[in-house]
Formats: sequence, structure tokens, C-alpha cells
Amino acid sequence: MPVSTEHPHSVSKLPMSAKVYINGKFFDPQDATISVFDHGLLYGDGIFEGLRIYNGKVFRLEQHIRRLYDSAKAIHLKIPLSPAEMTDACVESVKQSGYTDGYIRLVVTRGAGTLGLGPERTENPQTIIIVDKIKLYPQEFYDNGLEIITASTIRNHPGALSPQIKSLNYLNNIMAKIEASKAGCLEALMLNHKGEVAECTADNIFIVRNGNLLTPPTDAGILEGVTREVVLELAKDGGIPAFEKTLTRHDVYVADECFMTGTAAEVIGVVKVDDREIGDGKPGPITRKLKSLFQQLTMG
Ligand code: PXG
Repeated sequence: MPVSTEHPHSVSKLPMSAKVYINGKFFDPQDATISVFDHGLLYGDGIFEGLRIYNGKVFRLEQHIRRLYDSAKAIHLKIPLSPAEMTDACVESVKQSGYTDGYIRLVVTRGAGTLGLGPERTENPQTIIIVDKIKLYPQEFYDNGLEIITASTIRNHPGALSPQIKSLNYLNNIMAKIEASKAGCLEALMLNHKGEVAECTADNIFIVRNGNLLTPPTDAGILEGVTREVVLELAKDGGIPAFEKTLTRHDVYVADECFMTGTAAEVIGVVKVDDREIGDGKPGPITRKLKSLFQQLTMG
């Protein structure tokens, strides 16, 4: 099916419903299926992106597409579409859904093949674009902040699999997420193999200390979050000194403020870490300022 380059701002006549694009065709969710022999399922061999739609526009689409192709290159996966075609396919998928606000899950798998690890056993990588509603954290957590714990599960060792690759194997993060939920928390802080602060299971982390905004650098073993980049830009524009800096758990405990960023979470305050209250136990002024600047950006 040819994809349209028409902007999703154009008023859709289609009813609003979740839609799934698979290799150029659109399906209702219950009809969207791929092979059980897909190496994405059998081995987690594939990559993904999570994006947001705000007011009919895909937020930071270009950055997500770039990261997807970077992930693909790193795992020797040739995506059947060009970045421009993928961009058009995302825009068309949003249009087909009729959603003006929602979530996009972009997945490229290695494709179906015989059993065995080798990618040469597969052909036809599968391109999947799911447009769906997004379930946000309850509002009270945006107002009052979240409590998190440090997980004992560390982030992927960069020598095993670069955390910069958004791969379909999220098990280490899922293990950390389970630790969080067993501790009654919605997120967990993950350290790297050196014991430094890396990020959370699906969010990047920031702290504020003496008016400076600090976040771990890429070489701490993090996914370079699109929201993280936006927040660093907003800080720069808003006159908040911001730096990438190696952080320890101690730095987090004694921070004046702490918050997380992510496509799903946006900007959300963290007010307790491993049972230590951060600052005065409420989302701080810099957190609130950046949260509101971010919201203005998504509304604009
Ligand atoms: N770290 C990790 C490990 C992530 O997976 C982020 C940081 C934040 O990156 P962005 O680019 O979103 O600012 C992520 C993002 C999902 C889902 O459905 C997961 C993410 C994003 C959107 C949806 O689980 N992870």
C-alpha cells in the first residue's frame, strides 16, 4: 500500500482506533499477526522505538527514526524501508488510526526463519508500526513525585550489548522493573557494571545540585533518550546550567532534586530513592520548570 506524505494534521475521516502496520499493510489489532518463527520472538533479534503523538504530530520523529537506524546498523539489520519511507509509514499509520494523541511502537524484527541463532536463516525483516493509546502514570505521581529503589540488576554491560541499542531484548530492564514492583515502586534506578548511576528501566535520570542540572553521560551505559536530549536543550534555553556527569548513588541521595525523563513518562519528579527523601520530598522548582517547558513544547 502506498504511503502518504500528507501531514497528520489533516483532518482524518476515519474512526479513531488502534491500528497496526505490518510491511506496508494496515490491520486492526486483532488481525495483526506475524510468524512464531520470527527471530524477534525466538531470540529477541530486532529493535524498537517508542514515540508519542501530540496534537496530531509525532514528537521528535526524526530523532527516533535516526536512533532506530543506528540500532539496526549496530545489529547488522538492514531495514527494508529507507528512513524517509519509514517516516512516511509512521505518519500514515497515525492517519489511519485517527488518533491525535497516543503512542507509536515501531518494531523491526529479523524476520521468520528456521530454528537456530544465525540471522542468515531468516529473510524478510518485519516492519511493524503499532498506533495505540498510551497509559500514563497516575496524575498524583506527576503532582507529588515518585519513589524509586536501586535495582540489584545492573544495566547491560556495554561489552555484552551496547545500551545505546534499543533491542527487543529488554530482560535486564524487566528484571529491574520486577524488583521495583516487588518493592512497591513504579520505577527502579539501574547502575552500570562500575556501580555508577546509569538510568532507570525505561527512563533517563537527572539530578539537581546547587542549581546545576546533572545527568549521566552516554558512556555510563545509557540509552540516549530523546526526552533527555530535549530536556538538556530546554535547560540550556532556560538558563539552567546543565552537564553530563558521572554520578554515584550518593550523589542521588544528597541531590536537591531528582527527576526522570522518557517518552512515556515525559518529565516526572522523584522524591524518594532507597528510602532517602530527596530535597524536601516534593518535586523541586527546576523539575517543575522543566516539566512545564516540556509540556509547552508538546502542546505547541
Ligand atoms: N532508557 C531506557 C532504557 C529506555 O528504554 C529511555 C531511557 C528514555 O528514552 P526516550 O527516548 O523515550 O526519552 C527509554 C525509553 C515502553 C517504552 O513502551 C519504553 C521506552 C520509551 C517508550 C515506551 O516500554 N523507553
